[in-house]
Amino acid sequence: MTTTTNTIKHVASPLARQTLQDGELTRPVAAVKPIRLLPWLQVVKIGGRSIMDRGAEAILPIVDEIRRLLPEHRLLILTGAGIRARHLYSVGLDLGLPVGSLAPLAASEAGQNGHILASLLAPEGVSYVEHHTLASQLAIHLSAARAVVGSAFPPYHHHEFPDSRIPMHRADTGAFLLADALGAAGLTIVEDVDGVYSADPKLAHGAEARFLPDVSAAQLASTEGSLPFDRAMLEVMATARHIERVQVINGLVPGRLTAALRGEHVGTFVRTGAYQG
Ligand code: GWN
Ligand code: ATP
Repeated sequence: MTTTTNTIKHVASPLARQTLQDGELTRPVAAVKPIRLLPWLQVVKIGGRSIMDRGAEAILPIVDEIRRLLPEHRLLILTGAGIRARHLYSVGLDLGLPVGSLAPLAASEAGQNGHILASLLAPEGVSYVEHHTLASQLAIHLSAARAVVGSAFPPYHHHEFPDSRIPMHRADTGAFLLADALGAAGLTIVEDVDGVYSADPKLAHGAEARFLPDVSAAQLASTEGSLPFDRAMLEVMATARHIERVQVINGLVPGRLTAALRGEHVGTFVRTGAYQG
């Protein structure tokens, strides 16, 4: 597609002469569905507050379960930030730090939880890999090991949206963005509740909370109550390219993660915009 006129080299490109702002003009080129980079990959997000903060009592059984899953699956295990990030938000907000300063500080707590989990899985050849490695060398690491661990936080830093004082793109959003961008086979979100309810089941009126076994991201987006994951994840789910559903499961119940990775319905399915029906 290269033509040479005199000494000037013209590189023909369908987008060279038009604005990228006009969807009508870019659609013929940009509407193509992206390829799946790692279609065999299962992504598992381990809750910071719900699992890691509970210490040995919750972590060791999950580590055991992951160990037994390795021959069956190739895993990207991503950890959330937990209680230390919440303390950090309160100190940082008290001091007036901007959201772009709080985002990487909270993210580093997600990384710390990842380092803890990776240390426990090290005998199985599992290591913590840095954000940079997740971005550019994940495939080679997963050729050398059945699983790797990383931070679930997206590396927004000072690019974090200033819509709220607490970073809106946290561990669940980061895990979803990565799983969808990689074209992974699935994403399982591991919490300390059986799935998504109509209200927080741990609060005073929790007994009235209805379990939602199967719900769409759009339905949840239309409600205002609390959720067991970042609300921003619903927004990125709306425009998902590959991941059709995420399963939210209770990691405190032995066997749930194993069943979920085998495709069994053991928690809440949250359908994304990519769901074909
Ligand atoms: O430090 O635990 O990666 O994988 O958002 O940036 O704040 O960094 O600012 O590759 O780049 O603390 O040092 O830390 O968690 O994020 O990492 O050990 O530049 O491997 O150096 O995008 O790990 O860390 O916190 O993930 O989430 O050196 Mo950490 Mo996190 Mo490590 Mo990472 Mo941030 Mo890097 Mo990064 Mo920073
Ligand atoms: P992180 O990884 O960001 O540290 P986490 O995912 O481990 O956090 P939380 O952010 O605390 O944990 O989310 C899980 C909690 O959300 C549950 O323990 C539950 O009490 C609460 N929750 C709030 N609303 C709901 C809801 N609608 N359905 C189920 N759980 C809910």
